[in-house]
Amino acid sequence: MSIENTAKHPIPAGFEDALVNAADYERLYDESISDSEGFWAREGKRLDWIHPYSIVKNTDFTMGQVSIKWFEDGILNVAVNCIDRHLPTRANQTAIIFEPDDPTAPTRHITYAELSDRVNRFANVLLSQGVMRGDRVVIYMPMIPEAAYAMLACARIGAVHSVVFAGFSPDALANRINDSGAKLVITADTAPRGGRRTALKSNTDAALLHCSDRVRCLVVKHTGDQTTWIEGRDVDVLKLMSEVSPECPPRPMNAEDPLFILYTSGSTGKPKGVVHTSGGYLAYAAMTFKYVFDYRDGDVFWCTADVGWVTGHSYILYGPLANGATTVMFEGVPTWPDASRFWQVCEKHKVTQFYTAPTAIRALMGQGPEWVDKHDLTSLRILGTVGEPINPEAWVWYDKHVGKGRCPIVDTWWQTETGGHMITSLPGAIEAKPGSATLPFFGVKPEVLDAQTGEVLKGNPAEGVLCIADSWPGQMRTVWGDHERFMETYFQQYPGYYFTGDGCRRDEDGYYWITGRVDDVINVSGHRMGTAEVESALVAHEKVAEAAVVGYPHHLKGQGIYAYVTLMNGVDPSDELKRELETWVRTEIGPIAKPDLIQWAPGLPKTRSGKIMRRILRKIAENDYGALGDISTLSEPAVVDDLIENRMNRP
Ligand code: 6R9
Repeated sequence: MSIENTAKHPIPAGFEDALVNAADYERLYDESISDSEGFWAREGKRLDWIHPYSIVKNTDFTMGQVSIKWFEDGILNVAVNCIDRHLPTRANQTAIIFEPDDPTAPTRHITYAELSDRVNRFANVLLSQGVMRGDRVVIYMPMIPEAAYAMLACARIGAVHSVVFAGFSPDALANRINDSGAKLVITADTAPRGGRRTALKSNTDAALLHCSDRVRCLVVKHTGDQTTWIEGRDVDVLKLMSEVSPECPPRPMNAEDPLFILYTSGSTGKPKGVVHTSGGYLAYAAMTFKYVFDYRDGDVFWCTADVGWVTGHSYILYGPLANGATTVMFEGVPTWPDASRFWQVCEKHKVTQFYTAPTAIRALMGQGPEWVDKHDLTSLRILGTVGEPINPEAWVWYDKHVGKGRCPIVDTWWQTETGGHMITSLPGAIEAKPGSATLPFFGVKPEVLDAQTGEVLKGNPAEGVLCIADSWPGQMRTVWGDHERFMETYFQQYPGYYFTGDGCRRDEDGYYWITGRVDDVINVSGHRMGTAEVESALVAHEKVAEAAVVGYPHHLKGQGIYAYVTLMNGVDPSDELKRELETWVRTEIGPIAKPDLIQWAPGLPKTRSGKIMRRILRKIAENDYGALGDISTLSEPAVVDDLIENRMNRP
């Protein structure tokens, strides 16, 4: 589907004095690799340390003893770095611009002084509820400033936050509360989005039925919608915030103390709690933010992600605030009340850097350029994409209609696990190629390995799996409560390397092209979904005997979810039952997991040892059944003919 354009797209005029130019990039990149310790010793100083570090790097990728530590004897506080240290110079500068879902509702501009007041108060509320250093706090919130206050309040007192995307179901929320052992969950009454409301408090009530009865619930009364209230368990945060002191001394934290846990899908059924720590993560988020977006004082940065994903953590909150930037928090969706919403917000707040996902660009492209063209987008300087490979058609549209050919587009490849950008262009230094994430960021050593042999492929071009040869400060440190799983997932398959789970090609110019996941993870609208998670939700339904889920190319979402379902004996297939299963998966996991296509499968192709042959199911879902490869090892080759005959994704 994608047209491959290997020609470089020249850097638009006006970027000659970018923070990093082409010569700087080469010089700094070489230094970051040849003298990694010296490079990061200097870069770590972009943070304020209560006690400076003397040890920069102490990392080991050896299977069985993987250990990652950066700045390990340094002491700092993340909230101080994001707020207090800016107060002498930026107290009255806007830190957060809050743009509500309803375009007619008032915008809020929160200055650094106000942010400091709110975060300190929020931190005092947490302390009053018995939250201590190291305790876990789950945050299940809409995209409102209180979500940012809650995260920074945790950082201030040394609690570990775990934000759960507000689109997740009560079950998914309960699993994360339980796995992290959280003491407290913070939520809001309801969350407006696209003119509709999600009942976050009642979802939390439902989740807490499956959790320890000691878990407290802090509620932000955001819309004022009626909710149930359990005395002794539920706490009105805004009321308490008005009563407590606006002073809360920051807790000095070790660089390697955990800052947050963020759950992400893997290739097994259970999401992993990705752990990021304080010093290395913040230094890396701060540095990538500054250089990749060429951020200058006075700029207004907008990342359209949700704080429930890592992109929201690093590039709505931590990266921007660590730089004293102005960051936009948007509660709404791109297409409500109409398809001009993004561009209206860009015009209204004079956004200078705009960072979004290819899936949003494709959806807006489908609505026609007139929605963009009627807005004044002259404030825009740099555009960015994240979450999945961008198809060159969408890139060209983004460049032409949004950037008007004036704005460099940075395609940023990274992961929840990497904490910040890893392979990305830089606006004034690296010429883009539509669809390629281009070149590694400072300190990042990507390698392309042969998937089967694990041999490092030297020279260009090369195609294989993407691994990283050495640590960088933003790297995840462990899987919460399961270091063994951390090592097995990322360090076992290719010894000595961090394995990303992505396939990739390096072209003649050394540019990297991410070709998608090579494991059982699919990327739906830039969100990771484990096929095993959807399968276990399906088989939990009483009428389902067996299910196999694969991805297939989807024109808007990048990948869609294709489910093969075998029903229990005696159950009749029907369209009604398909709807029932879709709703079931939505409620088990959340709307993002809803299958796009369900095919009734009287049988699934299995090896004689009973392993489902996903390779075959994937080919059928992709309509590529002419190339099924060897099916002689199947126990019942005939089931394949039936599946092909009844496939759903017909051209
Ligand atoms: C930040 C984020 C990570 C996976 C990653 C890859 C895909 C992300 C990409 C991209 C191509 C890009 N991905 N950015 N693929 N080009 N610019 O998205 O984190 O949710 O953990 O997803 O997303 O497959 O492995 P996360």
